[in-house]
Amino acid sequence: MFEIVLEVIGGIVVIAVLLVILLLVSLKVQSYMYDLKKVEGYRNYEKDLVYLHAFPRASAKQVPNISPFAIKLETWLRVHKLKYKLVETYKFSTKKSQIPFIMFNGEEIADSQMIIQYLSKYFGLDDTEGLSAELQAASRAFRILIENSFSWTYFCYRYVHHYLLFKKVHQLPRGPFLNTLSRLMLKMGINSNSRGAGIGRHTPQEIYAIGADDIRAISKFLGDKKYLCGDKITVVDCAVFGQLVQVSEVKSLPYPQRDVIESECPNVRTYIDRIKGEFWPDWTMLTSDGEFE
Ligand SMILES: N[C@@H](CCC(=O)N[C@@H](CS)C(=O)NCC(=O)O)C(=O)O
Repeated sequence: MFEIVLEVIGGIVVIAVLLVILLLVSLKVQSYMYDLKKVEGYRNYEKDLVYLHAFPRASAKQVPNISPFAIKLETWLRVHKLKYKLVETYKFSTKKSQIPFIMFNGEEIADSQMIIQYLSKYFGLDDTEGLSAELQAASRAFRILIENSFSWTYFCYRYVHHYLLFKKVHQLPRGPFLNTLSRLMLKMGINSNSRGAGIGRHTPQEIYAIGADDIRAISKFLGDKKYLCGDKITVVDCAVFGQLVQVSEVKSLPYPQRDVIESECPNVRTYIDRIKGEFWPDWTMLTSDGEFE
């Protein structure tokens, strides 16, 4: 009798595991295989209007987008007063399988930096104009620092080390089951990617120390300048802003990186507020339904 019960339980567990695997595979396949022709901005597009495909605003709390790369791109579009329309979606680009991407004059362009390069060329914009070679090089180095080092430190914090807290704060508007499932996939994905990048092999404390040092470097380089390269905002500021607000503005999560900004780097705090005030006058409105108790 006992053996039969065990067998039945075993069978149920196997079926449940198979179902979860099937669901995971179908979610992955679904995100790869969608028809680009049906994507907004492919057909009947408005000429020179940037269709910015990014996660829905509602999936983030206290920031206008959960993707730092989407905030970087949207800030840059606002800086240059380019006409854009936010297309809220969970679909990744067909070319790079990442988000954000844009549809522009019927063409799909992926990767925030490549999009900026493409649009800069198209509209004849050059925000490095007049900058010394040294500043241009530093600007690139800081962009790489914020996107390839700092970002991991809070991705690990929110997706791996404090996954349950993050899940509670940022609810995907998809229902509890898919929400839990996609968060789990995110946790496993970020865990494995961060280990691949190297940083995920460190202890949480070592990872946060790297994030703290990245912020201190930005603070030192910023000094009392208005923006990182001087009086004019450039792409590196958009990139830094998109990443920093993910920790500085999401007060519901006690990011250790925010403590460094608040306690040691007042110039970084002012810098974030300056960009928010100048280019995101609608910040409160866009994030007001994101208040979290
Ligand atoms: N280098 C890309 C990075 C974009 C990126 O990492 N996007 C994340 C969302 S914030 C993503 O799509 N992740 C899914 C994946 O990498 O599979 C950019 O600048 O746009």
